[in-house]
Amino acid sequence: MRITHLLPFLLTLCFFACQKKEGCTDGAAKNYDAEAIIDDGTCHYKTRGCTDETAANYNPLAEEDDGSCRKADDDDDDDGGNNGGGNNGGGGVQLGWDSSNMAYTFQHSGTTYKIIADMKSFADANQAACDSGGHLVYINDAAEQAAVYSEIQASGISTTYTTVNDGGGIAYIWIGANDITAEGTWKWEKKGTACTSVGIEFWSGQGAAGAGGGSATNGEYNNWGGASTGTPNEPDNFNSNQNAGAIALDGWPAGSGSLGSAGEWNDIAESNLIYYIIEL
Ligand SMILES: [Ca+2]
Ligand SMILES: [Ca+2]
Ligand SMILES: [Ca+2]
Repeated sequence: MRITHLLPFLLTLCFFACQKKEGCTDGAAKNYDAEAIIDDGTCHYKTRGCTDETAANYNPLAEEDDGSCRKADDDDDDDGGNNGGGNNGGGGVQLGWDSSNMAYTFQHSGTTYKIIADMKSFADANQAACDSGGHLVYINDAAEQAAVYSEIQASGISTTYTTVNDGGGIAYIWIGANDITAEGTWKWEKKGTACTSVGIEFWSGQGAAGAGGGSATNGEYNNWGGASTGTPNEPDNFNSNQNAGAIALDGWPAGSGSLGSAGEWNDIAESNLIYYIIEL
């Protein structure tokens, strides 16, 4: 058979194969594309939670009610009015969301924390944390890491609330880790009146995705991307411009998760505008 006889067949084949548009193919997603044939992993979904402002577990970030609302009166303790969110914690601290300042409060081991749903650079988040009398969270051990990550999930913050391009295209929340004062020397922020107080060094060098050779220092805990596999890939100082640490809300890079898993940490550029966690 001569090639010219095959041309109509090849053109017909290309008509279908070459028209395949990529996009979100899930009809339940925010960004569903009816013309997309190949799913490109970009589907976004509505944040679900309790949308009743008078409920004990009101979530100001929720766009769709999930039927989980509980009356404030259903709580065992008397929380005596709390801007529509949360139960009492130790010392009368109001737990859960406070929509007046977009803060989600939780406690772990007697310490109070706030996840702030306000997009800030690392420097601005650091300043805001200090102004509130605390510091960006210093994660001392696996128990604190587990508490922080489970509360992020409990808060109902969407895992796609933003996209950090230099962090593999997923969402993150600032923690107090940074190597701003010296490349590769990772330290925690600490509480201090000057708002520039730098705490203990916990890590030196880079992970396997960068120059490698990095290791924990001072016996401190770390949970860099890839830590769960035994070989941290982060921090890698990608673009020679990543000096602040953040906790990931999904595996990265988006779609593969080959560098890190949800809950692990990545070094990203300080200029990224993301939520942050204060330890009081
Ligand atoms: Ca801590
Ligand atoms: Ca760095
Ligand atoms: Ca990185």
